[in-house]
Amino acid sequence: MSISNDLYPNASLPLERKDSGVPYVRQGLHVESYNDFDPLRHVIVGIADNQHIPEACPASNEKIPAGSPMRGGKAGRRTQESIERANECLNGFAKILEDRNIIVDRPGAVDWHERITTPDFSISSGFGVMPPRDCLLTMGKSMLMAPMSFRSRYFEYLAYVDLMREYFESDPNCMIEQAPRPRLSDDSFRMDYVAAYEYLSDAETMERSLRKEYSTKETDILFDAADVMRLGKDIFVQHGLTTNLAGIRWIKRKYESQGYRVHTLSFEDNHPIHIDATFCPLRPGLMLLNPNRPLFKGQREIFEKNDWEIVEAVSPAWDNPPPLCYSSTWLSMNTLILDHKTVCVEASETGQMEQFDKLGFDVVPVDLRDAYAFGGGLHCATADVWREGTCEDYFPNQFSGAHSLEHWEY
Ligand code: ABU
Repeated sequence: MSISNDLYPNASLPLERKDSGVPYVRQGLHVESYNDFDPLRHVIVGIADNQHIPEACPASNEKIPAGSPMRGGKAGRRTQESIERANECLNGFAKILEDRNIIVDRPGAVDWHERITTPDFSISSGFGVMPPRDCLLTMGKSMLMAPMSFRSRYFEYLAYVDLMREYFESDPNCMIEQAPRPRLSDDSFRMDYVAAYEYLSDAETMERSLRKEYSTKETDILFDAADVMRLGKDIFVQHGLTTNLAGIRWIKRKYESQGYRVHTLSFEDNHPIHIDATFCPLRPGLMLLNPNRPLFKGQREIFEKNDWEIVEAVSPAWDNPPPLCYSSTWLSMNTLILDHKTVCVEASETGQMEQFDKLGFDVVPVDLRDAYAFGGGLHCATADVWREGTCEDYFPNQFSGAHSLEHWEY
């Protein structure tokens, strides 16, 4: 498929390949990451090029408020002005990282304008490729493309296929992988729930969420990579709108056989989507918790029994997210940590910057708010390729039943 460069000025160029089609090796390239705080050496930063607002689908309906124009009223390409401004922010962020000698890659071009049709569903367009964190899970030396639940994001992994192929060729120990592809047919969702959802009050959606009842059923294996928090040997996964129990079971079977320990986490949140604006590791021994989304009873235990401190994030600077944004104001705590002492924070989030300063971090302000609507904050807009460091055991004090999946079975 040939794609106009005018629509994708920030996408990475097609790979240079040998006659056989094998990509040339990028010397020194290394894939490895076990957490979100060791020194960052190589990262992917998303792009806003040609991003679309797709029509709503069963999974996205649950996240987007009933009255929002993003339910379909505004379906179509985002305005050129907003795309250019978002790219200005994302490119500025990439430059800040490169100036610190961090290697930055950008996703490749995929035609998001095309209608997506599979044997199981059809939707007006793709989404875009601003938040690589949702799609890519770097676990040690493996990079895995996640089975996401929004129909518009079904083919998003294609934007990373060339990069992954190059990583595979350049680092002889790197593995590139894909989770089982979901079907996302109407059978994958509680369609009655999706219809009823329009009329539920906040209290009712909270009640459902506390019962761990979402629009996704257990038909497909579903998870977004941004629901997975990596802390060395321990992996914590949030069950919510974008990750079902089958997804958690799959993560558990895959990674526990490699020596990791997988735990579930749940928060009092009526729209639990992505853990990275809810509970964020800052450095070994220190977590940042969203005060509006407390941990379920008993879930602090593993942190407390291993001497981790949990601090509550300060309130965001803004009362509302920007227009046409899928995320909440809590993107204030969605930061990119560069090493144990340095953190990138959105530049308008002065309170959050002050809190990090008091916690002993050097704060790097990054102008990104005008890119929020395209898929999130600084953590969402990135995916780790390489962080220095090894797979540490930060939770040597394990105990039986700590966050076991069975607790939520129904
Ligand atoms: N992708 C992170 C979004 C989380 C939130 O809306 O709070």
